Amino acid sequence: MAAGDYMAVRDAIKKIIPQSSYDDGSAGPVLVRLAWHASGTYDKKSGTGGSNGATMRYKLEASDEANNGLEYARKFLDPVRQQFPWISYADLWTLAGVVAIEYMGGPKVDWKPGRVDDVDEQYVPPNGRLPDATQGEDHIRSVFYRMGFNDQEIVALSGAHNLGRCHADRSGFEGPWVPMPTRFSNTYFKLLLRSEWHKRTNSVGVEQYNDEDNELMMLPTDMALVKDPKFRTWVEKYAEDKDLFYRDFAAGFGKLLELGVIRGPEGKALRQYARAKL
Ligand code: ZEM
Repeated sequence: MAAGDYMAVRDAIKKIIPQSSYDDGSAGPVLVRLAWHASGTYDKKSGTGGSNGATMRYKLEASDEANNGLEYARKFLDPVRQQFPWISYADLWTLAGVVAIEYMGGPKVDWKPGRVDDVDEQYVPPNGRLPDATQGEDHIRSVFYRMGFNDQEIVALSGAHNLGRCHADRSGFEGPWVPMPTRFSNTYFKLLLRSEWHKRTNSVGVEQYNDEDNELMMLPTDMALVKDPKFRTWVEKYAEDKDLFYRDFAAGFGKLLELGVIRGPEGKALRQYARAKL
């Protein structure tokens, strides 16, 4: 297979998404989470972290509690990487997120190759840069502003919780946000506004919010999006207007995957992963 044939890589990723003995029969959601966590370590001020370098290959980052369970996503992609050894892990992980979103009925997200893997361990971002689900709006803002996002982008990106579920043995939280967690939609926003959410201590002693039947759940950070008036305005817009949500999500996710990637004048990624040493 010719180096640079990203269409062939996309096809190979699509083939590993159905996983009959995993979660809801799909690797899609955990692939989206891998792309997000690989990118969400970015710090705008120092230029460190982000998707370039695929630094989660290093134990320091892989063992950040926030990344529990992402070994599944990385393993699902192993055969794809074996088939296309010329692609960088940093490109593969971000492209897999894009392909998974589209596969599950979400919007097309712009994606550009060029990320490199040859990064030294000293550039691995420190643990603790990803958001903590037990916290509220101030924490959410400080984490996402650090990456360079605004309130509208924060809410749009949070719409990824239409996908997948929480696992007691990974994060301590349990359950899916929506009834069809492998279908991209704006249901998450509708449920945030319409359902009654009850604070409950789950089977492993962690506080979360559940619906009447204990089937669906919300994290404390999800609830902050309806409590905070500025966030709430966007939750209301996205609950009402699916097309607007798809457009804004595609833009936000595309921006997320570019964090830490430094491109030259023609959009070509430079072989450089961080402006500053930690
Ligand atoms: Zn999530 N997320 N996330 N997220 N996330 C989980 C699962 C998934 C937060 C969070 O703590 C958690 C974004 C924002 C934020 C996905 C995508 C995106 C889980 C459950 C937690 C605890 C993990 C587990 O137990 O397996 C917090 C606090 C966030 C911001 C405040 C953004 C932004 C995302 C992408 C754009 C996805 C797809 C999942 C489901 C993973 C799976 O395995 O099913």
